[in-house]
Amino acid sequence: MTLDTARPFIDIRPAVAEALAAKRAVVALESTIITHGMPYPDNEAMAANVEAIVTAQGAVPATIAVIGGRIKIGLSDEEREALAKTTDAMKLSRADLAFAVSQGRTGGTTVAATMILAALAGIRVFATGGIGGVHKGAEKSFDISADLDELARTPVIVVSAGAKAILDIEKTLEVLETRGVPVVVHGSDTMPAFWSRQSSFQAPLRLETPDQMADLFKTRRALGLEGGMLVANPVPQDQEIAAHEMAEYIAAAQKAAKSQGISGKAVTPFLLGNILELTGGRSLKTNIALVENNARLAAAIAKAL
Ligand code: PSU
Ligand code: MN
Repeated sequence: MTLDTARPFIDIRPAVAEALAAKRAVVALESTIITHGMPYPDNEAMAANVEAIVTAQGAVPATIAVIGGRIKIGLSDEEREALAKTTDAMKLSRADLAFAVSQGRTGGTTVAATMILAALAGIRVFATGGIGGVHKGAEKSFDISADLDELARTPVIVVSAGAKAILDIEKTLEVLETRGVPVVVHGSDTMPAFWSRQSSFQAPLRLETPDQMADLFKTRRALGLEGGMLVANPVPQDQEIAAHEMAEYIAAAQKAAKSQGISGKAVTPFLLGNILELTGGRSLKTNIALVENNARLAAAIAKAL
């Protein structure tokens, strides 16, 4: 733990605390994907499966959430199941994390909030599906995810399948570059687009192995460069939905969001839910596959560190 004043608010699962004390590999997992990213019971099955994958790779999983105002670094099976069924959980980012704690509320932590709490607990690697980023039309809505600022300031490696393709990937990459965040694509010259292996944008940086990624993180710290880094891991080929096919669904979902006046925090969950329906559940299967793929890579990076 790096901040003594935070200690009274945090419960660390014994298995996670032991692994951290022994300097063994730990992988943080987020919980907004459970509370706002997928419907029940797929969310619970996904969350349990991803933890099992991290464990099978020889690392300790720590799903992070806020439950009744307590910050949880690692959930028990019962806590995870209850969270997956909670219908009124908050979606917590940097702006409202302390509100949930001070008010005794329950919430899923976004990439930003999970990074903050992982860093507090001394966890350096975190697996998710896709980060938040610059929304399409952000020049009017100003909707830019706090995930990007968090990547710039908090020293955690975030393993993702890129930015969700519902976003403006080009503008998201521009903001990450401006804020000094390395974006490393795993084994490809092309930036992935969440459900698809390819976007129309080049990989800012490319590395092949978990060791190389761990080395980059260590080198950045040795040079005094603050902040995290984003690893973009393309979804496995047999699970992807091609970008040209997704483009149609994304455009239709965006149109629905606009006509229903969806804004703010509700945008991402609405679009994901809408795309799930439009694809007849295919997008959800791909989403689950890519999270599992990211958990595998994250565990390997955590071990290399
Ligand atoms: N990845 C997924 N599903 C999700 C999310 C990511 O596969 O639901 C969540 C993450 O928690 C991310 C959040 O931080 O969506 C971004 O929300 P916003 O665009 O409102 O910042
Ligand atoms: Mn937003």
